[in-house]
Amino acid sequence: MAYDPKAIEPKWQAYWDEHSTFRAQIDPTKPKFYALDMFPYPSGAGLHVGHPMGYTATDILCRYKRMLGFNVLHPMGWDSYGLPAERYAMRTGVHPAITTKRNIETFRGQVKRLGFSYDWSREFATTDPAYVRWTQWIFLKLFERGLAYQAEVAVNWCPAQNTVLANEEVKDGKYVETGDPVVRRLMRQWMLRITHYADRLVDDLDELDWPENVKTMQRNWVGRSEGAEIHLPIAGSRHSVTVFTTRADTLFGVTCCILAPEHALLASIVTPEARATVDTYIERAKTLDDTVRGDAGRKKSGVFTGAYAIHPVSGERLPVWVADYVLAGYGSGAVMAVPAHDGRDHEFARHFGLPIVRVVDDGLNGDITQAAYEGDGLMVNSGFLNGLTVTQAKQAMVTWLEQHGAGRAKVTYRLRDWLFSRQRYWGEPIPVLHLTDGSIVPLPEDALPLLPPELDDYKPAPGGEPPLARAEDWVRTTAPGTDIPAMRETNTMPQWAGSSWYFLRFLDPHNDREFVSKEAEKYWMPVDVYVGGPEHTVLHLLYARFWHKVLYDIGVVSTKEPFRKLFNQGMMLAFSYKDEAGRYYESDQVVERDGKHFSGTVELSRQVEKMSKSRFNVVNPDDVVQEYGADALRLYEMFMGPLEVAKPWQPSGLTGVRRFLERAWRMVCDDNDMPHPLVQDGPDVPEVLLRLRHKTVRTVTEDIEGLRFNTAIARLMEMANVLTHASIRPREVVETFVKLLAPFAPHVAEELWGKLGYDGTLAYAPWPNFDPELALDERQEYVVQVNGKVRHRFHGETGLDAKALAAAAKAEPQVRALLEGRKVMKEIAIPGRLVNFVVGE
Ligand code: ANZ
Repeated sequence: MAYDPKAIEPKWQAYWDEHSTFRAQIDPTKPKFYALDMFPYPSGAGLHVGHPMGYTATDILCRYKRMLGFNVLHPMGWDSYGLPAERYAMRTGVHPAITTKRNIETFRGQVKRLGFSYDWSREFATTDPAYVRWTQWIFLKLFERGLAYQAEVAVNWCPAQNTVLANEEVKDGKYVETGDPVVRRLMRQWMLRITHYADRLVDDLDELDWPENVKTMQRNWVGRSEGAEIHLPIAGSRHSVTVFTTRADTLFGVTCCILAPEHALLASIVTPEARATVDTYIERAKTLDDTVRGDAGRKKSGVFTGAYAIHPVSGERLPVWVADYVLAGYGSGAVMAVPAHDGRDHEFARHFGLPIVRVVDDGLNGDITQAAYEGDGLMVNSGFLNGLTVTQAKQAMVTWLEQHGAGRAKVTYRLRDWLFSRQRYWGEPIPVLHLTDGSIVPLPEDALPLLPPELDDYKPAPGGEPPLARAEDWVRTTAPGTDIPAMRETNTMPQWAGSSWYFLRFLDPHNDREFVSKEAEKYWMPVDVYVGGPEHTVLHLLYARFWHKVLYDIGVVSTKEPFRKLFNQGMMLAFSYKDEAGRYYESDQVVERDGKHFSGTVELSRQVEKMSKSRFNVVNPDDVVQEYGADALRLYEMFMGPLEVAKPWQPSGLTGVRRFLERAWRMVCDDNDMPHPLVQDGPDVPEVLLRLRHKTVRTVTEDIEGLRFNTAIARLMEMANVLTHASIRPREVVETFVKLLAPFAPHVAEELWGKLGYDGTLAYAPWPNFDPELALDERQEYVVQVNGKVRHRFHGETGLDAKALAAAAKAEPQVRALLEGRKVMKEIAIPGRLVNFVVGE
């Protein structure tokens, strides 16, 4: 008899289920804690060991918070619409509704075997009709407010997937999910006006406790750019071209004006002599996408249009060119080229022999024909701007332009409206009707949900005609309450729709009158901590924030932002083995000899890569649970290293944590699984054990709060070691250990709690307190100097860093007296030794 996870884990999982241990209910007398996992899409491959990394982290937080007295909401569900589910269905030839249901069953079983403290009564899938209804309801709200509209736009068309994609889904001309090439094509599409929210999507980031890199990526995606627009009349015509610039200060350095090949003005200003070359150039530009055109390293090309623009201040004639590095979709699609101070313009001017005029002094007399100077300095060659700084000159120039009707301050954004329709089967149908006169009527709310029709052939069509168009009986209908013929919209929503608001539905998942009750929303929102993979730094988080802000404006949610704290777990990597030809091998056929790896006689190279089926390195959590137990898996994933870094899966680590759990078991139980005789009641806890107890409580508590689970586990291991070797195991100390262990390895902790004589679950047992005095590490003597002279000595905790050491010194009454009335100019703290205060009189 010994520690046996196979027996105790199912037992406790059943107990929690039967007793609804983790059911969350609104309780205004308690502080709430809402912890959210990024819910998975139930792919056919099943869960892999990367998923539980984030889930375990939130579960530790939730279990800890419950023991602290928080009312915890921890839900789980399934993101089941979208391309991945559909692609899987297409591969297997089974209808997506069936495969999705099956995959959800698999996922749920796998997740449940890991013992997470979810409130399963709140589970739903985004494909559930009751959920679809409200996703479509949100669309109607967007439509009502003019935030959803149809437009003929140049879209990202993916020929391999036969669908359009959002800008966010395309990188370097490829669909990020599959790597299939993406081309530009004009199509009539549904768009969401996310651009209306551009400023708020940037500004409201300031109040969030999110990783700085994620905030930066969101800011860059929105790409707010503050500058000016300037109008330049075209010589000899009634037209003028408007350019957008962030450097109005450099207007005197403009030596030409450049339009994007798509610019509408070209048709009216190109001279007859230049027409043929310009047209050829435009045709060629059409084959290139923006990422290629915008690439700074690409050789500049362009042609002269024959037209001239008039400089708004000097009246000089500036040649107008067309060049593909100027993008149609940004600013006004036209630039004033300042070769002296913009790298791309510099290259362009050098290539075509255009003048380069310095207007900002670099203070070094650098050769401006060699390289652009993009830095600060004083204005030169700039008329009324001469002598001003760049910042002053920007302001002065904008004022001049505004006074002369030649331009104004202007903010532009990189963000584009969200392309919201897909030519796919497996998504929420867009709930509107088209009448024969071309008008669009939204479905009434009571006609929702509108589910995709039954279709046998749900494959996308090459022409871009949505598969739903094939369900003719479904498409042909009448306008609500009339017999006016109408056609249903056949585009569907993108896979991002369902995940843009699921965290709100978890609050009140069975409500059939409102998408969430006011009471539930007020009580639970915002999400206190949101944990998920680093791949969601832009798309999902931006879309969810956008929808949330719309819902806020409508008055149905009370917080401006949905996710107060965000944490990205690192990716789970794994070793993979390749031969010279790049073929992958199954890792259990690989043997190691002299530090080299072989399969039979074939020598293989080993690398750390992303887990994927094609690399034969995916680990299924079920296998790990089977061999080591769920508690061991949870502990191992948290012990691998800091949560936020990417780490390779190494089975050897599992043996270590499993041994730790066995040791914990034997600490509490004897060989007959009875309470161990060394576990004794009694008031006299030896000083070392007492200090160890308080110290461990303190550090584990602090580490959980800081999501430093690996160091918390290391402390628990230390505690178990000391206790195991102690001559007695004071009961209170052992119980404390079991409580501290509970968030990490809940099954074994529950079982040991029972062995210690308690009935029922320890899920709500109070988290242990610590006495700060007893929790201090060993102390040491520190010296305090004032202006280099030793003035005081005190005992403080060892290992204080410079900041903490200086603070500890200042907290000493004697030191306070020494510094009284004197100005501290500098504090020099040398960890482990001293603090020196440099003071004036
Ligand atoms: C003149 C100038 C002088 C510029 C100078 C820069 C430096 P961000 O900051 O990214 O917003 N620009 C404007 N519209 C463009 C377009 N459609 N395609 C390509 N480039 C465009 O960039 C703003 C700057 O990018 C603008 O300021 C403009 O060049 C260029 F010393 O105007 B600048």
